[in-house]
Amino acid sequence: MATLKGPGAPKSYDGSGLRIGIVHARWNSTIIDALLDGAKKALADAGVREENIVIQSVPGSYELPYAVKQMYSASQVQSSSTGVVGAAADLLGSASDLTQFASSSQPKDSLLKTPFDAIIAIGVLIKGETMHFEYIADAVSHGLMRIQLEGNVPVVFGLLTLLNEEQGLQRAGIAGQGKNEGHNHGSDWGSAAVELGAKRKGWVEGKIID
Ligand code: RBF
Repeated sequence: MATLKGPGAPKSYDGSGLRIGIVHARWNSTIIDALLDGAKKALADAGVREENIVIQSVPGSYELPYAVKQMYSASQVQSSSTGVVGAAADLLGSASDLTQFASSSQPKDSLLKTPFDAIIAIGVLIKGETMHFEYIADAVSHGLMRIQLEGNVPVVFGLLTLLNEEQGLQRAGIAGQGKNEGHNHGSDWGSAAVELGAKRKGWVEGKIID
C-alpha cells in the first residue's frame, strides 16, 4: 500500500551554486555510512558539486550542535579574506546573517568559499538501558534548532532516534538479507538541504522562491 508519510515528491532545485556542509557522528557507523551516502547522492543529483560539499565527523551525536556551529563559523571566515566576518559572526551570535559579504560574482562552476547555504547534521542514537538516549536526543534536537534560528543558516535534522538497531537499518535503506530494504532518509536530508539552501539564497535577496 502506498504510504502518505514522507516529504512527498521532491521539487527539483538547482544545487549547482550551493555550498553544503555535512557533520556526522561516528557512533553506529554502519547506519551512519549509509545515511551519508544517501545524502551525498541526493546532493549530487541536485547538481551540488563534490568540491562544494564539506564533510566533517565527530565522535557522537552529542557533539553535533557545537560542530555545526563552528563549521558554519569556519565557512564565514573562509568567505572573508580578512577573517573578520567569521569572528564577528561568533561574537554577534543571533544578529549574524552575514551572507551578504559572500562574493556573489563567483562563477557557478568554481570551488566556492562562501558560507554554507545549509548544513546537514547526521547522527544515530539507539536507546540503551540508561537515560543517556533521552538526554542526548533532547539536547541535540534543541541545540540544532537553536543554531539554525540564531545562526541564520538552515540546519537539516538528520538525527535518528531509534528504539533498536533494526529501525535504523530500515531508515537507512539497508535492512533485510539483501541489505536493500527500507528507505534511506539521508537522501531526503540531501534534498532538504538543497531546497532550503536555494530558498534561503532567495530570502536573503527578498525573493520568495517556490
Ligand atoms: N552517540 C551517538 O551518536 N549514538 C549513540 O547511540 C550513543 N550512545 C551513547 C551511550 C552512552 C552510554 C554514552 C556514554 C555515550 C553515547 N554516545 C552516543 C556518545 C555521545 O553522543 C558523546 O559522543 C559522548 O557522550 C561524548 O560527549
